[in-house]
Amino acid sequence: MFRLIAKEGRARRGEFTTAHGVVQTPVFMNVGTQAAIKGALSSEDLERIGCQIELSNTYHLHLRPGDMLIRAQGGLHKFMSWDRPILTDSGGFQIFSLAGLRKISEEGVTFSSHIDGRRIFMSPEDCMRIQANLGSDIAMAFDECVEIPSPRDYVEKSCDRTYRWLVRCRDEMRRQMEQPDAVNRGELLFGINQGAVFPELRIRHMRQIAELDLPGYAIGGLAVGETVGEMYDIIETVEEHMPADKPRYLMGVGTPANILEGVARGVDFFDCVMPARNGRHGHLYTWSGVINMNNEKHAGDSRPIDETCACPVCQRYSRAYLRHLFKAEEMLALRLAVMHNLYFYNALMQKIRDALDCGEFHAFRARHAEILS
Ligand code: PRF
Ligand code: ZN
Repeated sequence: MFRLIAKEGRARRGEFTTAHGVVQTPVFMNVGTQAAIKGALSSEDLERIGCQIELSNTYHLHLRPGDMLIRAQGGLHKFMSWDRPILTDSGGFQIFSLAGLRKISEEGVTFSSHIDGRRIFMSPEDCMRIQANLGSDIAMAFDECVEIPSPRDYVEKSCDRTYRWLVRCRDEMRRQMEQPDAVNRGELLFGINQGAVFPELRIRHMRQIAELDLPGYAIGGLAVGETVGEMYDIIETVEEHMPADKPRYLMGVGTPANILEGVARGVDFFDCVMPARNGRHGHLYTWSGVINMNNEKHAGDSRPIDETCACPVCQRYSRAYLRHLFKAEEMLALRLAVMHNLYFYNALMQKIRDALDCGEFHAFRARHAEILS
């Protein structure tokens, strides 16, 4: 399923095969939490800007419109008319960040819906059944993303429980994949490493989950309040214990600089809401640094956002026009800004892959570290 094509230091160039096609790695996954990219981008827009794989969320889609409805529509790919790969996050993070009043037990988590306050229970088995109903290509394990800082003894107990949940996820996913009417019989389960910023807990948990021989592994519980230095240190610590022949996914990270540093430390998959969120606020990425469309200086600027960018927005529209759209609070401002930013992220990954293909990743990283931070 995962084929390593090239290595440069710890950085890896690979290819991951799913039921909906091959993903070239390192890759950035475009985030469509509720089966839509914020900023009004459609599935055809995503194809146009070079998105290889979209990420969606178990928690959100279970609450609305409901995974049974999506199953009845033929699964998430048909529902949103997207036939490239989809990864669904388990909700293990959203339940801890969005839902109110949660109660964790060995059995699972009870929480309040952020939509209507309704009490909902989700077990690892429920989470796998929901993701099987969605028919995603990659399903994420049900985990607890512990806050940083958290007491060491709490993190240790939580890691042990997340491990027992993972075994239950694996068993339920097997059962789901044996169903003749499964929406996607090729759904693959990724395990998630936790352990906050405690190196020994991270290593112990990573070793345990690696033994389950899953199709891929994620590093979770980072970018939740630790320093960037701590985050890089944890990635380095965990990476040594991750199976070399499986893809690695760093959840919810990050800035272009974080991605370069993640790739340099052996990470293959990334996702982040930042390019879409920044775009909606008028913060646009360029190959010479971030520009802010709210800044007066762009008002009469007839140049595109980035003269070297091949995106549909830069091919056609000026900074002056975009700034006007932001000032006038036109919806089109958000759409064009998000389109450019997501194109930029996908283009960044393409440049990283090209650099790895010719053994020039470290030179590329050195050249861009400053501008992209
Ligand atoms: N767990 C899950 N999803 C996540 C995270 C996690 O720890 C993070 C942490 N940055 C983002 N998304 N299931
Ligand atoms: Zn552009």
